[in-house]
Amino acid sequence: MSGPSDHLSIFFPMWNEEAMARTTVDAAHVVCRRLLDERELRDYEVLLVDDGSTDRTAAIIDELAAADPHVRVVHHERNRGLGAGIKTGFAEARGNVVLYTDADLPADLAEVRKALRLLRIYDADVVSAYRHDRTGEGTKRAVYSFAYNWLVRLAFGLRVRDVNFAFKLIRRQVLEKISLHSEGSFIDAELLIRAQQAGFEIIQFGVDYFPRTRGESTLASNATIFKMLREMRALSSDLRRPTA
Ligand SMILES: Nc1nc2c(ncn2[C@@H]2O[C@H](COP(=O)(O)OP(=O)(O)OP(=O)(O)O)[C@@H](O)[C@H]2O)c(=O)[nH]1
Ligand SMILES: [Mg+2]
Repeated sequence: MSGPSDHLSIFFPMWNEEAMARTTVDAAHVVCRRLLDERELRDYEVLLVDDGSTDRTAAIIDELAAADPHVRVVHHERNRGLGAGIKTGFAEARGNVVLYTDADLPADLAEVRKALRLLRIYDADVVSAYRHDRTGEGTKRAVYSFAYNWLVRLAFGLRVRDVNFAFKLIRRQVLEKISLHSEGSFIDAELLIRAQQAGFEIIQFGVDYFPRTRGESTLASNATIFKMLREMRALSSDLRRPTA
């Protein structure tokens, strides 16, 4: 069960997020403090993984961590990619439940309340959010997402509506049981595929989606997409191998 005994880690991968970092961390504090007051949580941490940012992100988040013991920061010396950042975040998170979401807040963080409730009521291990309406990301990207979700479904039998949408609440047991290899954006699919294969229960719920309003979009390039597909191919025989 989860509930008032839960310690929540909210984890944000960050690369060059100087425009968003403060707003994002403030938003996490507001939501978590309310959940503490309502005795929905026992404790929380905001975990920031700076993946070798070249702007002021590192200095800003170090300052935020110095000002509040709930904030923890880990730096990569050089930029290694989204998957590498996420693996570091999962390894560092101290909570028994971990929310992974993007630093540009693609969904209202208040949705974590519902995700925690669903995890508890339905005795799930992963709550994966999908976008009610993803047209905000533009037609080309919406088509790519649709195709990618189908590809992952056909290749690995994963029935998840919005694989790459970064709002996932995960029990610590899942992260302890599976090991992840992707260094790039295939990480979301790999996480869900391995969790499903290990017998964990994944449930989904819809959220309103808010496209980035500040800072640069860095993961929509063709290079990122090709890298993701290369990782998918490289890991596919391992991921198709039936687990005991
Ligand atoms: N670890 C790591 N994280 C990254 C990297 N590039 C982006 N991110 C983070 O990944 C998250 C998503 O990045 P976005 O640029 O918002 O990508 P996106 O959501 O596809 O693009 P938008 O539509 O512009 O929001 C954010 O938290 C970024 O800071 C990277 O190279 N390494
Ligand atoms: Mg984004």
